[in-house]
Amino acid sequence: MFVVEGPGSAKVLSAFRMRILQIRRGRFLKLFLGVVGVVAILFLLASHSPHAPASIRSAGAFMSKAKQEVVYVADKLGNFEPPEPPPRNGPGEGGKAHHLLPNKQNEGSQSVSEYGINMVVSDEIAMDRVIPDTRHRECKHWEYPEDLPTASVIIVFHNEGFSTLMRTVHTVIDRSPPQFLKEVLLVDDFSDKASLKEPLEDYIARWNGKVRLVRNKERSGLIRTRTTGAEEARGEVVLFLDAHCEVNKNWLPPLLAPIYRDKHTMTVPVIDGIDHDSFEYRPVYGAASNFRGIFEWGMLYKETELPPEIERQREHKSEPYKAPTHAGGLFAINREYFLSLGAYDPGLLVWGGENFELSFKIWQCGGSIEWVPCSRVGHVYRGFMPYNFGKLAEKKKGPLITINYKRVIETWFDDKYKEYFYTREPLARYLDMGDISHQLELKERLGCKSFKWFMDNVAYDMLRKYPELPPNLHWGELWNAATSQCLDTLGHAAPSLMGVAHCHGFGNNQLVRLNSEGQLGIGERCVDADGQGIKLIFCRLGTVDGPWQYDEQNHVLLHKRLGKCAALHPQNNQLALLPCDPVNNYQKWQFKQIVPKW
Ligand SMILES: [Mn+2]
Repeated sequence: MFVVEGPGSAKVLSAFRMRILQIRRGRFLKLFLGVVGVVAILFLLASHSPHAPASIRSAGAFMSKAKQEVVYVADKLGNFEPPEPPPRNGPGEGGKAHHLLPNKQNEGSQSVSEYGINMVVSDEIAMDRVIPDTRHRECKHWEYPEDLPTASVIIVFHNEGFSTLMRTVHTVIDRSPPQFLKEVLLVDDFSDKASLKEPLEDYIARWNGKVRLVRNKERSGLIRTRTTGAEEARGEVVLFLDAHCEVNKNWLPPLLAPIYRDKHTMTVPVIDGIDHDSFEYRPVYGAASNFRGIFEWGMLYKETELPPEIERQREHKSEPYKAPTHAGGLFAINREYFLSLGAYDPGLLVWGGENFELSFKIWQCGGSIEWVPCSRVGHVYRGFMPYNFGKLAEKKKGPLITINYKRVIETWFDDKYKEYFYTREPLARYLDMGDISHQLELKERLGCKSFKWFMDNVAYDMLRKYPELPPNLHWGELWNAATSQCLDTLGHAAPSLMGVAHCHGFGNNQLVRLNSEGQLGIGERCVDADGQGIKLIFCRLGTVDGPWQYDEQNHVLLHKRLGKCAALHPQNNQLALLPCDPVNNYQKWQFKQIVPKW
């Protein structure tokens, strides 16, 4: 018979038993079938409600066709495992770096400044080049259900290079079981390059409608265009890829299987790196190491090793595992579920923070995110973003990404956690994030859990690297009384010596925070000092304290560990630690809060 779980179902069963006692045996079968029918209908209704607890949803799943399991088969290859490709010779084959002949190198560098990618190199490499299989060796031995849902692979692009875009499409078509690939949906966010007009339409005609192209009538930005793609898609699952990817061997079934099991699960492939200049294909992660997505309090995306307590519970290194968040570009999700969550917040602009918005929404409102080590996708990491936001940014004041972050944290964080964001990004308080009432309504309507629940149950390991932040005692420019200059990172990346520069009032490299534990921070970095001078360093992970103490009376900044004070050297204008001298103006520093002129 069947097993039902959860308190609601138990009640139904006991009512059912009580009635059996009162009826004659002959009518048992009729009544039984009737009750089973009613229960089935109730379960089916409940399973379609986004408010249904997971126990009812899984019981509902039972009522439809029995689901096949994902099974590890040690002694043979998995059911969708393709044969080994014959070795090939040619530019970039085997994922090797490809270098241009001297007479083409100029053109190559020009394309790098236009696209952020060496398109001349890309053009010389075959669309279906063989790339190394970077998966864990177990991955060849998984059997997946034969009735997985179909996917629309959605690729949003704006002025993408032709051959990188088409190589993405080719690899998807070549390396996906056709019965699960409903279509590849290209969504053009108002590109103006000629190669992406008719030549693109002509090229994709070879796939007889399996590759569709839709175009925005005006620039909408990546985030909104992805939502457009999901609305337009015809597959049961929407699977988003960047426009410069090469999917790896047997990448699709492992992404679909967790969604097949539970349509409230979003899945994320593991990303391999493709060099933007040589197209060398190389794993970012070792085949046996598992990472998951987290964030720090300034909402910068980070990754951390899978916590040992989770790793221990897993039978296989190659199994999917739960993760708090994801990098953003590449993921799969049931289309109706995605749309029922309101897709992305339409108030998010262009790019940035949408990965967090979707992750918090999924987790807090009853779904989950799984990273899938057996699904590998190569991605070209560009050195810079080769286009501007055009009109999209015109009406907005202040940094767009931080505006997005503010919308996300104001919607999904509890008050206590919002404070950590503003401690880390003090200027964000001044930003106009627009109206979030629809987002808050959605959160209410879906009955979503608190951010504390998310932190306690999902992202608990994040605090091991990024603990809760003590309040700032001061923040702003750190102004020197002798020269009226401000402490400045001088645009150098950590670790590096710091200096002073004209106080510009914009924050950025001059926005300094001193917290109640003595940590002096700039952005996500920290300030320390030694015999060489005052330095921008990587903050020690897992700590929020530091060596500094500010004297409110004398305005000197004491380095407690070394017993000296931060000073500007009168002769060379360099920063140094010197014996404290509270009357010396070169050692006097004042924090001046910034009011941004956005
Ligand atoms: Mn990308």
